[in-house]
Amino acid sequence: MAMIEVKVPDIGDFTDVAVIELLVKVGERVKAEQSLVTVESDKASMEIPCSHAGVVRALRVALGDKVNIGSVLLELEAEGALESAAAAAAVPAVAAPAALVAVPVAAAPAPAQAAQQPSAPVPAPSTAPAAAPTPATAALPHASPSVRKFARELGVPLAEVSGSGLKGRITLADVQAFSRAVMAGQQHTLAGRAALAGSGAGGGSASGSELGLIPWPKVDFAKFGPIERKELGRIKKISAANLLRNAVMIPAVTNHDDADITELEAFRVATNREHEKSGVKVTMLAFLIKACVAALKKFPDFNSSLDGDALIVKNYWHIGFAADTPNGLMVPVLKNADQKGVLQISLEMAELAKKARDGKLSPAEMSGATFTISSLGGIGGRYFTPIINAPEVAILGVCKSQMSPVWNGEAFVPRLLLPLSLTWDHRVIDGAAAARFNAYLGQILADFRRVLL
Ligand code: CAO
Repeated sequence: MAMIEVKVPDIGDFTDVAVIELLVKVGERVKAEQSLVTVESDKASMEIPCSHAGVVRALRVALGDKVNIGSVLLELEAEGALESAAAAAAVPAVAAPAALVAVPVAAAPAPAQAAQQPSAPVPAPSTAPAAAPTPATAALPHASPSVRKFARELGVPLAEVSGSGLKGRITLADVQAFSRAVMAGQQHTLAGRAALAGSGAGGGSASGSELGLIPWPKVDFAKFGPIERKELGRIKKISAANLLRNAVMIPAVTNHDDADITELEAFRVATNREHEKSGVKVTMLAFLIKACVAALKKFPDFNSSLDGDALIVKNYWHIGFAADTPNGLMVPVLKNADQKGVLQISLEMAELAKKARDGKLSPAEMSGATFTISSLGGIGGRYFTPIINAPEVAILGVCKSQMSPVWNGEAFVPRLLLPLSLTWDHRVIDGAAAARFNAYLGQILADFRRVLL
């Protein structure tokens, strides 16, 4: 065991770079090449890996500190055969700048270049693990914890990403490039390819060429006027990947319809008046959840998921509802909606929507949905085409109700109409069933007593 100071290696033309992430804690056992800190200049961010395995005894930098080549990052009680004299002056061998943010991938120093840079102001000890080739384990892709976390958040399968870092290390930029290529249809994940092949929608090569798509247009927008680049937030990135998969892989069709909610709205207003003091506020969405459960029970295929050639029909009714939050779209799930009354549903929905807006939803509160409702009723619009939330097979979009003239056989009468947009997976459902589902839903909303039947 020997105490060594781990210093910032030669990181190229970067001076006074800020420490933006501390990836290890005092007392933590680290492996050789494990990332210690992330530093960021105005152009790039990179992780600095450890040259030795050992235990972190002291952190010598804090978040926001500016560091340069040779700055001491931490004190490490190094493990393994280290000459103590050499160890005292040990500086980690250079690792390739691991991640570039906000600059094109191509701008990242190539791994070969990085490897050729002088490794450190003082020679690394001959035993420095970072300088020794690390055999790549086939089972575990070589990437830092933060890159793994980032990949997990995006749903990027790390095993399918080629690493451009030192010794094949997968960098943040590699994950970003992979995700971009999948989003642009230039590449598929193995799962995506299998599903495309299974669904008959494509299959074969990973280039995306099987979809017959031309490359995504590359435009230098700045040539046409002033621009601003805004990175997508975490939630938006996750939704984007999911939405793209669902839009591409599901042969979806949307049926639009109107439901007459004149009486139901009067009942809703009266209910709210009655419960004014209790703090419960009932919106049309709570009635819709209940009405959808009744329709799902009558048409069970809408409450199912595809599993290869089989349909898994669920005998539970958990309804997801899209919630607009400052961070992007979230879908909390109201569990066992069949066992709850409209007041209870309203209460739970308000709690879940608040948690969603505060970014406090747990994974359990976002999973298990059997059907989703996306309501834009509080905002406006007439109809839209919601994207199915896989592996569900249908989603109901709802817009703002509007008083409209309706012909009753003798005269036009004013009725409050609720626009419904039902998107369904054509592999599971056909147009006639969808039209029946909407018609039945409309009947329930027109006369809510039918829920009891
Ligand atoms: N027609 C007319 N008015 C409606 C309505 C409808 N279909 N639905 C709701 N309203 C009214 C409510 O009664 C309420 O009126 P008051 O303020 O006068 O009481 C107002 O609109 C606001 O309702 P709300 O949005 O707060 O409540 P909600 O239960 O209808 O919806 C929630 C809750 C969380 C789903 C909603 O706030 C939300 O986030 N909606 C956006 C969902 C979304 O983004 N979908 C798109 C997904 S695809 O990108």
